[in-house]
Amino acid sequence: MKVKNQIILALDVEEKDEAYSILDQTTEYLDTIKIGYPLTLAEGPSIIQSIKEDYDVNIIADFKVADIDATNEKIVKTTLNWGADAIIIHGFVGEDSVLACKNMAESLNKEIFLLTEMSHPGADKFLKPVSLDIAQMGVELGITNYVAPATKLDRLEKIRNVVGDDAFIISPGVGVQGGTAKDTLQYADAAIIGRSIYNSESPKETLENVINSIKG
Ligand code: 3DU
Repeated sequence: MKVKNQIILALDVEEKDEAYSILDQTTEYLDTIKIGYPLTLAEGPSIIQSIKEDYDVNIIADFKVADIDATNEKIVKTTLNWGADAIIIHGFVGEDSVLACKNMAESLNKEIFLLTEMSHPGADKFLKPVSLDIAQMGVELGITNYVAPATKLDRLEKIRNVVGDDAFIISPGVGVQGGTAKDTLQYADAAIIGRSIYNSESPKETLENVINSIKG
């Protein structure tokens, strides 16, 4: 996956009108957005299809899929058939669950992102102790796309070392959660940014500032 300006907008608003207003202000600089439960549950999964029809963007569905293989397969199939280009899945559920997602996505010519470690403080207790193993499992399964935290650069670096330079890492936690795009992009291929863009007075200007901060 290629990401324009190395920024992915996390569009966690809960109304279509607001989502479209933010997209109108930002898609000059963006070609990849992440949609999760907030917008999809509020507006229904057809929001994925609508955005695909109305904007020239790739959509990563952040559904953090974490079930048994048979159920994961159905979730991935339905999400990708609504028009999402990729879907984020949890790694802690293990090889069979992850492989079911990978196989389904590949059969539809789409992609998965494997979530290794999360950006919030609470993730240190249960996820941090196993995140490098999750990344290693991903490598062994031939997964090339990963999610790793922008708020914990030491962890992001370690995960990069496990998955290798050819892997594609997207990284949430920039802005409100404390990470910076420039630091994150030392190790990640794209930074995921939500609230600090869509809650700002001018999403366009904020995004321009972030892009300039990466170059500067
Ligand atoms: O904190 P922000 O508003 O910039 O949004 C970050 C987005 O990334 C949000 O959609 C959240 O659900 C997602 N995310 C994390 O923040 C941390 C993770 O480890 C994984 C996903």
